[in-house]
Amino acid sequence: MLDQTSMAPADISLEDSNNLLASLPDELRRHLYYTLGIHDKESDPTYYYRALATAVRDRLVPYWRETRERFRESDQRRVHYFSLEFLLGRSLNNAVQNLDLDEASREALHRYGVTLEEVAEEEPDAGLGNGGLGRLAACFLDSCANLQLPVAGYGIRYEFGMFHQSIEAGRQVEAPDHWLRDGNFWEIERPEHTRTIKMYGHTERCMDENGTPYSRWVGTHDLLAVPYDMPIPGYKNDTVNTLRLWKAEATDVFDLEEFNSGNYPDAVVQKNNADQISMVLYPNDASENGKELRLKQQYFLVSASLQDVLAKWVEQYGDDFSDFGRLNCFQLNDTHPACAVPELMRLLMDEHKVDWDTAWQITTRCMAYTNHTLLPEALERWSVALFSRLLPRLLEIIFEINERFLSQVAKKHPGDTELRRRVSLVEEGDQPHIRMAYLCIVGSFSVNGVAHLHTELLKSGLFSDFYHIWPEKFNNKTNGVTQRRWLSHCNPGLRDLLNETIGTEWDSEMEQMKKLIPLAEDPAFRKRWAEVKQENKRRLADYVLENTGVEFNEAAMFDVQVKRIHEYKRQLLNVLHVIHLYDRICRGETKDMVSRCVLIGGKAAPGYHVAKLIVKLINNVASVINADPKTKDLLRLVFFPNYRVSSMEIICPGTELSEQISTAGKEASGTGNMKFMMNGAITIGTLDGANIEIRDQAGAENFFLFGLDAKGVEVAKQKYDPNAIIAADTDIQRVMEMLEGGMFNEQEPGIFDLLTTGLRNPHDQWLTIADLRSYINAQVEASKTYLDSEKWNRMSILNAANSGWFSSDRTIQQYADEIWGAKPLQDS
Ligand code: B1N
Repeated sequence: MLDQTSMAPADISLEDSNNLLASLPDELRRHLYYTLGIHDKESDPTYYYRALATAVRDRLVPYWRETRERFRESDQRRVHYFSLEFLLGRSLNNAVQNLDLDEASREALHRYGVTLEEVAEEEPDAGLGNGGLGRLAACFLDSCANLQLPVAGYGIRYEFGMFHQSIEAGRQVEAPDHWLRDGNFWEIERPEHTRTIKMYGHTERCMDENGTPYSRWVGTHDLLAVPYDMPIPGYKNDTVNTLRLWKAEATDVFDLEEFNSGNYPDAVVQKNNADQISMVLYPNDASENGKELRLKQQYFLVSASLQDVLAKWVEQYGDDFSDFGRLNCFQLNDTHPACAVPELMRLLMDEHKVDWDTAWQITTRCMAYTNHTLLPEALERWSVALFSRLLPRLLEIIFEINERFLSQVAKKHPGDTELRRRVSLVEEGDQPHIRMAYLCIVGSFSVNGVAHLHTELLKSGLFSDFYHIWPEKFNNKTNGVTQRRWLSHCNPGLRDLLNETIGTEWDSEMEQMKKLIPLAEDPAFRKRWAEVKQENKRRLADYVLENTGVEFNEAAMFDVQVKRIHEYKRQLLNVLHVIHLYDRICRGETKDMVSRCVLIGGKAAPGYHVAKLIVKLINNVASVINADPKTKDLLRLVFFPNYRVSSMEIICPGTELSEQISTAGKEASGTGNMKFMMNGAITIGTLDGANIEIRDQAGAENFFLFGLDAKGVEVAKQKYDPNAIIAADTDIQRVMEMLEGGMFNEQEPGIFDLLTTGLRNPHDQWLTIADLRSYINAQVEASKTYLDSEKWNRMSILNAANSGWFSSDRTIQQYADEIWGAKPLQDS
């Protein structure tokens, strides 16, 4: 029996909670002693990390609960951001910054003779994403919490995140990333919200009591989805949003038949199969994989998340779904969660007895789709055969959506069978496939691209038929990044300078950066600006030395390209330029040459042979150049291993020249380009993705432009003759001779033939040779400018000053206003 004085734990008010928690130093001591059992005077910094993380998380908990209550009580639209990837990186510094605990943390750690920086280093990156798409999701969650928007992230709690990359004999070697090995001090498991997920089995047609036919999905293999919640703290605003990550587990039900017949191992196999679903992140960036396990992951995420949202709805509103579409919105991060469309239909119809028309009205009122790529190899298609085996009920629903859609099209365009074939959700052929992007477009009220050019290309190319059918669905939302991680946290020198000169509001109102514009004309300010950069270069040089053994000359220009390794991103173009510089050094043509330290980093998908060969080439060229005494103080090249979120936090503040050199029309947006810009790097780039907007914002005179534009690329492809270009340009010819003559692979003849024949191939899609001369010229321009340091610093300041547009706060405000119709929920 409970007596009068007993309290549910949830009865702790914000005020009580502040009284329950001791000061941060005392809480740190308590967690060291009681939670971790550390009684020694000196212990490993990892224990300080764990104790501090736990103490900081405790401080988030009451606000977290309060935010949840506020959401529950409000009748505002709630947004659910569905993504197979959330590339969070580290959480400690972010939480310390957002809760304003910097000073208190430092003081608490001081007693033990450790610094916050040392302790923060102990945290493994949460690498639950490949690159831009996953990191965008993480920046978006940060901005949603900053803007106090009722947005929850939904993803998968992968046991293994993005693989660890090391370099052996110049080649990429992958190792598993067991980021959870020492525990995750941020998450809270919520077993009471476990959901059951169905797979396989078959459907049966049945009749209800009114004689209406309906389908039943039976004979399924079930598994469990167990949620783990990660707090997403807002910036000094008492808001803590949630990222709910699902872990797959077997139902406790053993296969009794197997079990009873004495086949215990087979009964346990089922358990192992279930665990696999959340075991590992697929490491393919911008390319489709097509594996059954990947489709299982996708369905697992959306089914668990939709059931979660529906269960909360029913708890609050019962079985009345008339307002569900008005009060809920699902943002689909690319087509990876596309099953959300048929799954919401299934849950509404099969589990909640809603009729087709109502369910469709609800679904199309709350689904919104973001496209992140035009690359044909990344467009997801799942074979009908696989779908019918794994998700038979969903396939039935998809077929019906398609039938209804195609008859609507036929009504509007009678006789146009070609149009119907083109827009069908089913691609016919020997092996019919479901086109997941089309499913998203038909099932959503909003379709957006991620930069102006990208959205225009979607409308005029890939999705033009759909644009003609529903022009009102299409809109652009240019990507952004959070200045709180990508400036304030990662560049404390610049943060302090900004706070001193333009005030402190830029951290949540990035347009305030414009106040820097007049300061670009002030020589004294330029000097301070340059000093901050110099300090960041020193820090980066130390980091490079530690990780590669190569010494960077701190007086040289730091020229950086970090991103996934992909042919369209053209790391090869960068290498060709470096070889050209080396050739100039070898020929003694060094007059007016600017010293450069070139850093390239990024992971290649393990199955992407050409990308891995590019990694090997970069490493081989680096070995030759760095070992040649002629290059001393003039040129260095390094391949930075295991590039990840936490390395970008050191790389981007120390970068002077940002390489954004993709073939025009291929990079949907890019987001690294924005981080560099905020930190005062100047971009050398093509007119691709968000580079165009970066140049518009910074001013054309503050950007090094080169290369064909998207239209030019299409024209050039018609009659491309790289061999003629090479033959006509002696610089390029010499570069090719050095490469083809085996200068960088003396001991391994022929290994780079695939790359050199690719460059010379008239069908080379990436047009590397077409842009090389223009690129070399733009690099000459960059070097000349660098020699005039006053001019360079002025350009650098103007880049940072005009980077406000690229804050994810701006992007999210636009999603909230123009797609979601979501309003902030202020604390009472
Ligand atoms: O999404 C980023 C953009 O800034 C980049 O330009 C774009 O390349 C990137 C399949 C992808 N597009 N598609 C993917 C990732 C994982 C996967 O399994 C595709 N990533 C992008 C943010 O908008």
